[in-house]
Amino acid sequence: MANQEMNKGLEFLRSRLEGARRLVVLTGAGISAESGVPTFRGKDGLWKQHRPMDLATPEAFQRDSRLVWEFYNWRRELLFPLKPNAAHEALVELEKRVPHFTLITQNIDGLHQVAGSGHVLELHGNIWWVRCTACGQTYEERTVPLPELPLCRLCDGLLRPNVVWFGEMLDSNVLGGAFEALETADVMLVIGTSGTVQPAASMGMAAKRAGAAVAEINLDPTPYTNIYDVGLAGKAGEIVPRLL
Ligand code: BJW
Ligand code: ZN
Repeated sequence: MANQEMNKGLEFLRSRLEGARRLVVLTGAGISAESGVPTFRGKDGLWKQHRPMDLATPEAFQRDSRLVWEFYNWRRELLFPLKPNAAHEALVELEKRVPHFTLITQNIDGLHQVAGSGHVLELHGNIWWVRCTACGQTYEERTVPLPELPLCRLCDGLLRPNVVWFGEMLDSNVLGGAFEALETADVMLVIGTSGTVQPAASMGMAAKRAGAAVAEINLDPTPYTNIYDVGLAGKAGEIVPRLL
C-alpha cells in the first residue's frame, strides 16, 4: 500500500476514533499470525493441509473422534508457548481510550485475554476449554497434550473441544452481545479476517448499515475491502499500534 494512501487512511480513522464513544473490534486469525498462530485460508493455512469437513464438523467428530482430537491436540501443543503480539496489546490500550469498547473475536487461541483485554466475545469458542458430550459441563483444561480420547472429570463421558464447528450454532448470548454492540457502534475495526465464515463475515456490514465508520486492517484484500470506509493493507502488528 502506498505510504500516502496509508497515511490518509490512518488520519481519517484516528479522527473518527477521537470522537468515538462506541468502538467495536472484530478480529480473525490474521491478528494472531505474528504470534505464530497459523491462519486457516492463507498460503500455509490450516485448511490448505486439512479438509475442514474431516476435522471441524460435528459429523467428523462422531465419525472419528480420535482423528479430530489428534488435530486439536496438535494445535494445543503449537499454541501453548505462544504470546500476544503488538496488535493484541494495542487493542488493550484502545479499550482504555473509549467509553464503550466491545471486542469480538473468531479466534479460539485466547491471546486477547492473555494480552489483558477485558471482556472478549468469543464467537467460535476457546481451544483451552472442553465440553462433555455426555453431561454438557464445560471447563477450562490446559493440560498439554491431553489423552487421545480425553474423558470428563465429572462423569467419564467423552470430551470435545469447546469450539464452534461448521454447521453448529454460535452461543446465542455471545452472538446477541455482538449484534447489540454493532447496532450502536460509531467506529468498527475489522482486523485479520478473510470474511468468508458466517455470521462473523456479515458483522462489518451490519455496523456500516447502522451508521458506523468501518475500517479493515488486513494483509490482503477481502470481499469487503472496497465496501468499507477505510482499508489499511499491511500487518496488524504494525498498523494497529499506529492508531494509538
Ligand atoms: C493478516 C495477517 C497479518 C494474515 N495481519 N492480516 C450463510 C451462507 C453460506 C453459509 C453459511 C451461512 N451461514 C452459515 C453458514 C455455514 C457456515 C459458513 O459460514 N460457511 C462458509 C464457509 C460458506 N457457518 C457456520 O456453520 C457457523 N454456524 C452457523 O452459522 O450456525 C447457523 C447455521 C448453520 C448451518 C447453516 C446455516 C446456519 C459456524 C462457523 C464456525 C467456524 N469455525 C471455524 C473453526 C473453529 C474451531 C477451530 O479453530 O478449529 O472458525 S472455521 C475457521 O474460520 C475458524 C475461524 O474463526 C473462521 C474464520 O477464519 P478467519 O479468522 O477469517 O481466518 P482466515 O484464515 O480465513 O483469514 C485470515 C486473514 O488474515 C486473511 O484475510 C489474511 O490476509 C489475514 N492476515 N496475516 C493482518 N499479520
Ligand atoms: Zn461429563
